[in-house]
Amino acid sequence: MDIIKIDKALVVGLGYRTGPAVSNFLVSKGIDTSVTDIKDEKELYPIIAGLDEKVEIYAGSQEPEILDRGFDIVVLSPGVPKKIPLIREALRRKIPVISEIELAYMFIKGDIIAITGTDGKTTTTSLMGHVLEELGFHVLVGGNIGKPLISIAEKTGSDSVTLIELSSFQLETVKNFRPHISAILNVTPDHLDRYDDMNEYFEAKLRITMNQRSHDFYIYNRDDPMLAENLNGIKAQKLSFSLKDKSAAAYYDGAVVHLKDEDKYIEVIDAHKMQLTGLHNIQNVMAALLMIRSLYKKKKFNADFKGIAEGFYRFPGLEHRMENIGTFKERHFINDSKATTIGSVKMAIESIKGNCILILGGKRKGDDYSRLAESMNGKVRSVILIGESKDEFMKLFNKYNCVAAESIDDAVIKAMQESSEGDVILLSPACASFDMFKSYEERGAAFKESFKKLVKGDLSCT
Ligand code: UMA
Repeated sequence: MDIIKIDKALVVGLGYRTGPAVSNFLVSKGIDTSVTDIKDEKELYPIIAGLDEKVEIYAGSQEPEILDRGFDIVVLSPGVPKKIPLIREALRRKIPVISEIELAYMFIKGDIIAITGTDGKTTTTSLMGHVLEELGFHVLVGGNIGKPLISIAEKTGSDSVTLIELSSFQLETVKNFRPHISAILNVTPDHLDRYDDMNEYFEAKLRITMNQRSHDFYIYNRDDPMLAENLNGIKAQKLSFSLKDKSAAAYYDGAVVHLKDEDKYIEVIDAHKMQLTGLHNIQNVMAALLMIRSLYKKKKFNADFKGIAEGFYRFPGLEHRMENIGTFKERHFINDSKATTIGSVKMAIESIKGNCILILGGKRKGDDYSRLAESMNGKVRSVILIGESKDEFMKLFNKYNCVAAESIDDAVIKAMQESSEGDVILLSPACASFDMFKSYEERGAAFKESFKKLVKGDLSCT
């Protein structure tokens, strides 16, 4: 499909980021562009203000009849499921429905590396961006990480490397998207409010590799049964990483990451020298290392593994991901607002030393949270519940000391009251933020703000 030949486009879902970026992009290409959102104009106001005035807006309802206006293409924002009546009708009328990723892909030049997985994708994408930039590559980063891909697509050139973090939502409607290097870090239950079952979720993730060819690379986690057992039909060269299997292309042993280079293994990364901690991060590091190795292979460059390792050691970690924000009255505050899945909360608890007060809850994502309630270990002293999941979690987590909080300030106060000296106060919610905040970033920022107020004496804990 040649986008330049499109006359009329409909963007479905304005959102905070994707809808405005796609709509303004299409207008800049001279395409008659409309956008529709189920929210009404009042609710969307600040976002609408950022739209090109040529964009037509259909807000407040999303009837399939909008399509009578004759669109040549529908571009879907990630937050909109493709099962809604409008999209079903578009498909029935044979109007192409594509994701923003597919649209952006038509304009990207140079090498493309795409990363998905239930947990760890933002850390891995950022880590790769950091290392590749230090190595002198022209790197652009976008996708689920917070920057719509369309906003960077035209900044790419033949020498650039575009790193794309992809969610299953974004992958659902890709058609020709073909990364030169792809990775699936892990697949555990997530977004089961959107998918009928795990298979449907997994199939969306697997689309990352469906157009790859034999000279492309596919990196996967050998310790993840779903990934290890589903390799048939993948045409790309398959490279695996493992925490235990020494025949994987990268494995971990004796606190060292070993990498298969031609026929022998070399020791590349010393875990003690990294600022990232936890075994889950070792998996992210191994995936990143294999992707970098594949990029060098593709470009036929010789790899300086010492230099590459130095880049890994200098990576400081991410904001809102196990971020140390300070200590107050011997309580250590950690902001892990990015943790929106059960898996990431388990990893957070595993990686802390000592006991913790866990701040949990928000907008549920359809997962079976009893799995978390059953598996949280003895480190969790009390659970402070926030957000719309509060009442349900109060019952689910009843073997712990649960306390309900009305706001993040209130959660911090209650966590202080429940804690003892030496404890960690951990915001690791296992849920999306949209019931109370615009994003996990806003939730993390609110937590950091509450901590500052606590230190200044503006929050009373008595
Ligand atoms: N809407 C409709 N009709 C519907 C359903 C929704 O019109 O039937 C509207 C909603 O009212 C909303 C819009 O569609 O206004 C959807 O917006 P969006 O959720 O796509 O929001 P954006 O601000 O564009 O953010 C999206 C990603 N959000 C989601 O996938 C939910 C961001 O990922 C991503 O960073 C951004 O695009 C840029 O690519 C966030 C996320 O939560 C981080 N991702 C999930 C995750 O990581 O678990 C997948």
